[in-house]
Amino acid sequence: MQQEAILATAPRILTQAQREKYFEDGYVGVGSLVGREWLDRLNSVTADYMDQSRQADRTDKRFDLEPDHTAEAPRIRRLNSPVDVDDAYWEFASEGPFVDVAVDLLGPNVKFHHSKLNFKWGRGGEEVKWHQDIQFWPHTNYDVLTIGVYLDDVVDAMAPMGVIPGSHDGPLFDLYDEGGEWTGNIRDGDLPDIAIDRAEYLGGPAGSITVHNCRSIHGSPPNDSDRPRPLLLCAYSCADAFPITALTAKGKHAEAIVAGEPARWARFDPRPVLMPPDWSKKGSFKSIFEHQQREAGNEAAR
Ligand SMILES: O=C(O)CCC(=O)C(=O)O
Repeated sequence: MQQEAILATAPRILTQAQREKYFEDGYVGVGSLVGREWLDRLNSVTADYMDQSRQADRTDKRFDLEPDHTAEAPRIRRLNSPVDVDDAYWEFASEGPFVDVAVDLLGPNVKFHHSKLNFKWGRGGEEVKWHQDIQFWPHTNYDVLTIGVYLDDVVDAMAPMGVIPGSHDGPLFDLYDEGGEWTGNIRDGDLPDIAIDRAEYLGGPAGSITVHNCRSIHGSPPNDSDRPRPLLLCAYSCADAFPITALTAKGKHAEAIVAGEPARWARFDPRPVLMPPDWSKKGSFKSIFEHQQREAGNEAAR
């Protein structure tokens, strides 16, 4: 659906100004959008998984762990695909306010793509280097976005996610290094072209959301504060955007319609997309953290 047509329909949850900001800049942050009831439920299941991570001694399908994670002092980078792990996350992703946000920005027919819960632990939780998402999971068009909610208050010192305004309308960057290895981040040599000094960092009280288009350049620094910065992220697409790799094919809820109707026709955007490595072979996929930190692979989820 064209952005003019989307803007011409009444919004469900965002203001018109927030929708216009998303289309203009490629992202929008909204303070305190997710209510206390959802936050309490999500924080309660998240605390259980944080506890379970004590049993894990290395990154596996469920947990992406920092190298110095221990049972006594857990340091989780990511809970992989939370919607496949616990119904509370799926109910939130498929029935909660994210669906209304997605409809306000993508139109009435919306599919779920995948989810992740990035913890960015305190005292050095790892940075996410500047990147765009769509090269990880190419689709037939770019009406694909990710919505995140902070499960705790996030101030500037806690490394909120930063996004570069207008970058969704610019080029897609190469996420392979000069030697042809996938790194999942924009090359150092390309950084002078991306106006990092214009990045807007989206923090806020617990329940604040971030929304960014799949072409928007984004990232976040290490978390040098004392507290983790839990950000639950869910990606959605317009129903007529179809993935052209099999990355999420085994996800229980991948491609589930969460609003409106499925599409019979795929819509193609003429702009090219960089293809990621073939991650279809068991054990060949590494998380963004493992790629960006150049770690040896484990059997991580998407
Ligand atoms: O957690 C963040 O700050 C950024 C997340 C992100 O870009 C990703 O996981 O792809």
